[in-house]
Amino acid sequence: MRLEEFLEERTTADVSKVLSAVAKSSVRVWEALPIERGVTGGTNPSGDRQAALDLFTNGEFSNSLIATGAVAELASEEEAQPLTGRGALHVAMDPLDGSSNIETNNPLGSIFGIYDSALPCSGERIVASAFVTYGPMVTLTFSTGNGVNRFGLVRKGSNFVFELAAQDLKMPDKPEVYGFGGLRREWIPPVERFVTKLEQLGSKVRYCGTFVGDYNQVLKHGGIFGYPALKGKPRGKLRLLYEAAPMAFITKAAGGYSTDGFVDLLRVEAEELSATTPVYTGSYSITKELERTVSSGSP
Ligand code: AFP
Repeated sequence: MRLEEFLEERTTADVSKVLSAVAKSSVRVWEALPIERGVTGGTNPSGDRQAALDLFTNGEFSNSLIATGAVAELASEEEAQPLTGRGALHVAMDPLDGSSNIETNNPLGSIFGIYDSALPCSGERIVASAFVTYGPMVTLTFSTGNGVNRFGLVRKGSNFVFELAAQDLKMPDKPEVYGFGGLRREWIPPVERFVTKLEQLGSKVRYCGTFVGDYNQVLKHGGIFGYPALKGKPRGKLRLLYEAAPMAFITKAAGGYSTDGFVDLLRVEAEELSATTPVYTGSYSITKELERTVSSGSP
């Protein structure tokens, strides 16, 4: 089944326009991967150095999403101020997730949270979210709250189209794999203890340094991804609106759970557009157990 057909049957007209625009632009991003190389002299609002591909992806997705006419506000990890449009939806995006993987030729991604409220707000206002993985295949994974679906880019004659690759994806509850970011010696002690226990129980480490790449491992095999609270950085590294909440929405639709260590990640209010949060997302039982460990208060 083609993406356009699926969206027409299963989503609202506005969400369908946004997801179609994401899909079309992701093909242009994929085509630009070998061309847009190198770094710029600039930094984004979080102080990260911007690669040429960061700017390209930001421009490409911004133009196509605003052109849908379905977007009222478009906030990007690469911009200090949101763009405005004449639609009703509020979109927060990380146009290029994992830019440090450009030079190492590891997977890259793009993440989109589609909200029905002005930003910043909590993930409870997400109506749909999506992420693209640029790996051995280009895939678009999304949820409108009712199941998680994946489409893969395939060649048909001289055209590329997205075709259904997997429907109603579920995260297995047995934790086969885990991936935690940051330096282990900087993790808060309950996270360190929890990961040691996971290893003793036989979970395998899987970490490539791109959230969507590491998340795909957890979605497929079951387990947990974390970018924890660090000793000197209690709010972690990942952005709540652009990265954490959209992926937590997908986790929930796949039967898993996400937390900031204390509460459901979808309930955390963003105080500013670039607010960060500790992220633990994965199979339901193990992620609940992590939450109990972190919130128990023992050092
Ligand atoms: P970059 O886009 O700067 O490479 O950051 C990627 C990211 O936000 C996320 O995709 C990874 O999970 C995380 O950072 C990796 O960070 P560490 O290199 O500190 O583990």
